[in-house]
Amino acid sequence: MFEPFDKKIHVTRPLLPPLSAFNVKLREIWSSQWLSNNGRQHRALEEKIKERLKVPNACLFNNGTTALIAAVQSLRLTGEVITTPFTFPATPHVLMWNNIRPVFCDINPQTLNIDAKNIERLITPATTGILGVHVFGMPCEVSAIRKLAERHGLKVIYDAAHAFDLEIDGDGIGNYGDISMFSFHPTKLFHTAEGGCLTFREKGLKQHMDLLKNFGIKDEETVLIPGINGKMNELQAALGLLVLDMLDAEREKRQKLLEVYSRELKGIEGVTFYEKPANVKDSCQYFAIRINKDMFGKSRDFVYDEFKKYNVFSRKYFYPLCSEYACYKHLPSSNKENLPVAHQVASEVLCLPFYGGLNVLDVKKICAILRSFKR
Ligand code: T4K
Repeated sequence: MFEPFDKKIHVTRPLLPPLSAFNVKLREIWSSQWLSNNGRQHRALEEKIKERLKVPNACLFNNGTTALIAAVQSLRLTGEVITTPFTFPATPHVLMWNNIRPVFCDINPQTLNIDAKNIERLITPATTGILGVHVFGMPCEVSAIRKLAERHGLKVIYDAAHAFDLEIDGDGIGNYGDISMFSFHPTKLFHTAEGGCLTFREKGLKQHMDLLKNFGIKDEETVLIPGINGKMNELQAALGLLVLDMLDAEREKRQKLLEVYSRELKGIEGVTFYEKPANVKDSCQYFAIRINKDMFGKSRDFVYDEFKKYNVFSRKYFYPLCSEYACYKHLPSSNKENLPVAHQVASEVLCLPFYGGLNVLDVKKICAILRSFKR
């Protein structure tokens, strides 16, 4: 049998620059005495994020959730918005914070994202938009969703919290839909401790977003709109600038671990995982598997619990589904019969440890432990 790991193996660990490098940044900030409100670090990071994500416009925020609330506000969505139940609570919550009713749509069993072919039947006269999520960095069916939205005059927002660096045919994922939101939480490939950003093609939106995240203040005597405080501060932005420089090396390590996971897990009956299509650049953010109880012989929950005995802390993202939360269970679209794929997937998915701080032997051992559960 296997010895447990001698320390906790988490699902992820944040990328941290050397403390000495952050100290240099802190000295810069201290001498400027400028800590927030569109400072130098903030402006520099915003430019670099635009380049990295290959988008024409970006607006930094203090976290992904505030950014998404502002995105929904800025498009003046009302009534109902169609979204996925297989996501983090922030996704439907931002709709509620805008007085919008989430309408849950079943997901595609391959991508685990909102299933484009199920959206149309949920559209009512009250529908104003679609809020898709590129879950685990797997892109939504962006062309089908765009066509559908155009046909029905709907806005499209993408929650790209998991999709930093994701590209389709070399095009940044943040170019799809009307607005996309990226999370810069420490559990993400790129992070600013807490943070997020919105990206969009329409240039005119930038000024509006900058107002929205700063109380709607235009100048000392003019407040134009009821904005919020969504500003990223200078410490967050400085950390982001350093993390950005480390990304390519981190991605290389994760790519290698991804290959090991793929190699080691292939052929285990009842264990499947998602392989990105050839035209997609991976976001390298999560490594999710599905465990089919009948074929594997043990349930996902068994594996999750047993892993802990070996100090492996996998995560059941996203169980339970948002449609099962007390605050959403009463919605007609939350009816289990309407969401068969989402329910099946939520009972089978497990996110395995995946970050550059792991080595090949760690990943091989995690796979071997998983294999041993089958007996
Ligand atoms: N939309 C989607 C689809 C999202 O997944 C998220 C966030 C959002 C919107 C909202 O974006 P933000 O407003 O957060 O920017 C974590 C994150 O808190 C959350 O940001 C993320 N999704 C979600 C998928 O994961 P938890 O409850 O799993 O976090 P926690 O504290 O259990 O951390 C998970 C593991 O990460 C820990 O076991 C160890 C490691 N960790 C975590 C933190 C915070 C560290 O090593 N260091 C750390 O500082 O939600």
